[in-house]
Amino acid sequence: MSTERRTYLTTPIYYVNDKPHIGHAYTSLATDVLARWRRLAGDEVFFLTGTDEHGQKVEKAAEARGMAPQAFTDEVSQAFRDLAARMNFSNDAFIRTTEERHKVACAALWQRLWDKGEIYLGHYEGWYAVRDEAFYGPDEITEKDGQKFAPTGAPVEWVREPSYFFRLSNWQQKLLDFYDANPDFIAPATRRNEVISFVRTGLTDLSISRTSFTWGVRVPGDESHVMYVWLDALTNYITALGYPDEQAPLWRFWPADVHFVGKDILRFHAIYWPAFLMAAELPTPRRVFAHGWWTNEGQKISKSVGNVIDPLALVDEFGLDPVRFFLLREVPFGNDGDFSRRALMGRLNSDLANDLGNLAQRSLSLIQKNCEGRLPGIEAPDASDSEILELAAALPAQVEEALDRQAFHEALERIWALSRLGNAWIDAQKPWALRKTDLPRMATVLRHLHTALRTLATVLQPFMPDTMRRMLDQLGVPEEARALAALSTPLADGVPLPPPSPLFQKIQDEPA
Ligand code: ME8
Repeated sequence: MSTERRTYLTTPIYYVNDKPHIGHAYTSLATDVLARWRRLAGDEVFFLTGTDEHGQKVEKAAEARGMAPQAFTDEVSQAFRDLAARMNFSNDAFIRTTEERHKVACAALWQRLWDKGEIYLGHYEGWYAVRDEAFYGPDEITEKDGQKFAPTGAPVEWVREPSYFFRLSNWQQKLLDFYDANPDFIAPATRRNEVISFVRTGLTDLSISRTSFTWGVRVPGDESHVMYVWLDALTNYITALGYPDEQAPLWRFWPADVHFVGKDILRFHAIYWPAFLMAAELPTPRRVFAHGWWTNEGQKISKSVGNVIDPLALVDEFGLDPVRFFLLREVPFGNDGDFSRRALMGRLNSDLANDLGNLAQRSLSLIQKNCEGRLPGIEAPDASDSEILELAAALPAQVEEALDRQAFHEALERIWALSRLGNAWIDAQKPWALRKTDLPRMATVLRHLHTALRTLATVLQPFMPDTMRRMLDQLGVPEEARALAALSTPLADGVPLPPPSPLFQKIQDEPA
């Protein structure tokens, strides 16, 4: 198991044009689980999230609410902070792009690119989608009922204005070399291939300033321009670490280990961002992981359809940890997935209540009843015990291996293999029958079940922090013995265990 690593993990900073939805909760949840895992493994972790508050999209949303942009962003940004608190995200910081320190960082990065001759003044003429805050080439545009659309389905408008450009075309080959030298930079692999083919088709210089509105960071030395919102937004990842002060205490976390993003914004993170950084001669992030998109009961999630999923409503209905578990268990991270209430209830009842919950309740009740509520010692070991003990001992490394690839669903599958084995083992060993025939063996079986449960609860802490705290309390594991490394030190025989109570509630099936 790794020790003393330094880990920097980020979520996208979310647009404050609207309130948070399930997609936002999902990206941040994945980041949170990896952050918590790395802390459990002894890493020094910095986990950043925040809000993206400039640009035309936010300006228009403020206008529609009849509010000044700053007041509007103050309000919506708070909703994202509240979401993080309510979802129990363990972010170390929350950045807003309207903060002064961020404007300073953007100006410094711009100046550095300017000084290196990477920026020039020109004229932009082409398609722009406000919804995506992105420029599109003529060959990417389709037309329907007289309206033109980007490949994402966002309506585009023709823009013609003076603009500064970043010499992205100069970076095409250097980017391809960079992907080649860093095969893990873009994950999953299918996404990596998409990005590489896109870059191979050729990169044109990127417009990085706008003059037709003012809600943005001013370009240094030319007040008539505001920076393109994506240059501004991407810079947040270094602002938060103190850039441009490379002596700042947090700067030691750069480069980022994983930027978690949705597949919709991979291009910005996997092409523009490393190009900006290489051009500025700053270290590039180690990985960008693009996860898939959720649909709702088979339908694309959209405000106009009215099927947006409110993560807080789900949490109110099903409980926080079950929702956290479901989102990462149901769909392989990286794939698109469909949200359905039936699937959610199925998982909660089978995986959580029947499987893990029952194993804990059965084992701990038997210890409570038959061992005077004290942790039994190993009195009668048997060669047949090795399977469950070996699986428990191997589990942390297996979970770590999966999480290092951001394969959250695989980590959970591994964990449930031990939970299922535990249930099969208790059925086969029948400690309730041994109570009458062989007390030393009963004690041994219960002790091994306790070892399996302690392992399960320890590795599950990042996924379901509150419930696993309760489970570790019930298992008599002291606070200071809950890290991964502590698993190699057995608890003392005879430790008192509090009376167990169910960890998960079963959910009644809804009428069809
Ligand atoms: O793009 N399923 O912000 P944003 C899963 N400000 N995830 C989804 C989703 C869905 N249906 N819908 C959205 C931005 N997401 C920029 C980012 S970063 C420097 C700037 C998630 O508010 C997904 O992570 O539009 C996506 O990348 C993010 O929300 C976009 O959030």
